[in-house]
Amino acid sequence: MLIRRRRPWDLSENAVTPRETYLSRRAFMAAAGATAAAPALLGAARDARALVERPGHNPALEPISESSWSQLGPDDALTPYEDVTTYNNFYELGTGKEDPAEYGHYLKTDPWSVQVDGECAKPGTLSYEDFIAPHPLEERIYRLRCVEAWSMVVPWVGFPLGDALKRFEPTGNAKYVRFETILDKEMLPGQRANVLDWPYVEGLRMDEAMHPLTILATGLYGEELPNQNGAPLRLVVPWKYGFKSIKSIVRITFTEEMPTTSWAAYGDGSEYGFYANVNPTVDHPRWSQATERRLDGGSLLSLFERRDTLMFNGYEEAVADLYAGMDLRKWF
Ligand SMILES: Nc1nc2c(c(=O)[nH]1)N[C@H]1C(S)=C(S)[C@@H](COP(=O)(O)O)O[C@H]1N2
Ligand SMILES: [Mo]
Repeated sequence: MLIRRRRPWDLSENAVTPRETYLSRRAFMAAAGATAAAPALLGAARDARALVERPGHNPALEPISESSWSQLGPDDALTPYEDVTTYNNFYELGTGKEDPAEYGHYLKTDPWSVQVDGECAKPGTLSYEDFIAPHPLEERIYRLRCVEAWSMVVPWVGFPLGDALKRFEPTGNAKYVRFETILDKEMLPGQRANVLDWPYVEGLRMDEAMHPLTILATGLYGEELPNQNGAPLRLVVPWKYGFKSIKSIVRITFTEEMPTTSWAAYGDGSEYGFYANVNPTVDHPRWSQATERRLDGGSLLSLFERRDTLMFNGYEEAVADLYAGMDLRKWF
């Protein structure tokens, strides 16, 4: 008998995340001994990479220099490739954590172009290849803290966003940068459901965009970005909640006014702010942000352990100056 599987874009907004599915899969893997203990030290990143399956390995991406911006603590272990690429938030490909990996093949990333416009002297539309060509790729191992209170450690491949932005010569009126994900119901069928106002829009203040920690990622674990992680080009802003790190970017606009972003516009606007800096002292209206659950390839038990969330996700020394004198409760 054929059972029609409901596709994620058929589901309503309050569809339940199949977390049980995820946990039982992890339990099975742990029982089968498949999840080798993650290396305790992040210096072991390269060894960890050698252990993971490398489908679609692209030697053209190597060698990649490791960046001194990859500052990690002794308790930060790389999240296994499997988790980084199957536990995702990409609502345009379904609201379940495993949906983006399952439906990512709908997204076609070649050809791809990026339009840059707004307050700049040299606007233009570039192919993906021309957009990234001038930039040496480097590895950045960053913590990623989702506003839902789970976190990962991901070895991204990319380059500083600021280096790309400078090429378009932003004018003195450019106070913010606005980013847009591709709008295409065939490639991102989740856009048929009104979960958010599509396309997904994010934004940064100009100084945040130019900060050396902010990168555009083209890959992870030394591979090209899997579609579910935002291929071919996505933002990574490690001191902010994960929703700021917009995926599959097709448009970058310099603006004078603070852009309206998808999650900040959600509901009555009280849940997700424009700044979205990771802050353990400012709770989400419906849950605490003081602690988080780290996906680090550890035992099933470790999935229930909480660790303290760090101010600015542990990047306080590098970014606190950007917010000097600002009330971070008001500008959440
Ligand atoms: N276009 C788009 N970008 C997005 C999202 C999304 O739903 N759509 N989800 C965000 C959220 S909530 C998080 S936590 C991160 C997750 O990135 P990852 O799946 O690569 O871990 O992507 C962010 N970027
Ligand atoms: Mo998130």
